[in-house]
Amino acid sequence: MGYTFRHTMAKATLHMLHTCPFCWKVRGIIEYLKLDVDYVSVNGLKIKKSVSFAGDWGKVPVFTDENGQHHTDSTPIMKFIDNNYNGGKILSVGEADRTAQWLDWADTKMSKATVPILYGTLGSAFKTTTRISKLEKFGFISKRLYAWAGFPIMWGIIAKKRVKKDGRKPKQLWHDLLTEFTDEHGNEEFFGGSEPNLVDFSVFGYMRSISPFPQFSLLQDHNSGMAWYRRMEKLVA
Ligand SMILES: N[C@@H](CCC(=O)N[C@@H](CS)C(=O)NCC(=O)O)C(=O)O
Repeated sequence: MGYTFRHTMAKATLHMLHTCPFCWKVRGIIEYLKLDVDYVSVNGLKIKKSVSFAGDWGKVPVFTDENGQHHTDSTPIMKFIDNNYNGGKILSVGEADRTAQWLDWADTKMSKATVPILYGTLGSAFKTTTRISKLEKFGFISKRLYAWAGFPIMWGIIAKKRVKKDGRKPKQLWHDLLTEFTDEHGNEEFFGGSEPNLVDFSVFGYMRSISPFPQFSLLQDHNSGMAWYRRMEKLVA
């Protein structure tokens, strides 16, 4: 008879979807800091149930640290990770007020731009849901249901309204946001200056979430935006 004593300190996990922009914000910072985190893909049609362990937040990403503590909402998770594993160094780059203002800018403006570019026309909505049905974890039936029933819903109900409300073509909206963002860098390489800060990781996450889709090509002719994106990519590689 014997007992095996197991060290119970668990590995940190991130519950996420491959195509969720908020999850990409967190993933960028995890990769940059080279943290050892297990990624857990959830079923996109059962998000609430999959993350019910974290209370009634019901959304991804959910970060669980090695003490079993759950953290929700992407911007607070990014801050927690930086504070807890990196001495708050990324957040301390640059002026606090400017950072807070632009984190907010990303979470309102950038987050609103992803739906129009992915679902703004019936054709692009179809490409998006088909791609998502391949990338994400689904059940046998729900995969097909999502790919075929998801796109008219996303296009007809959600995206059309947003595109109309904004008035700009989805591509133009993205280009305007990238111009506004990179203009703010002045002559520096990043929003944070010579190194990225939390705002860089946030915007990078939103932009990167488009990268698995063919619509990413619409962003690729924005020169300063792409140059910055490639610099960020190098840092997380
Ligand atoms: N403000 C949240 C938004 C998270 C969010 O909306 N995630 C989506 C996936 S992209 C989700 O889980 N939606 C499920 C739901 O709202 O029921 C964040 O930044 O983390």
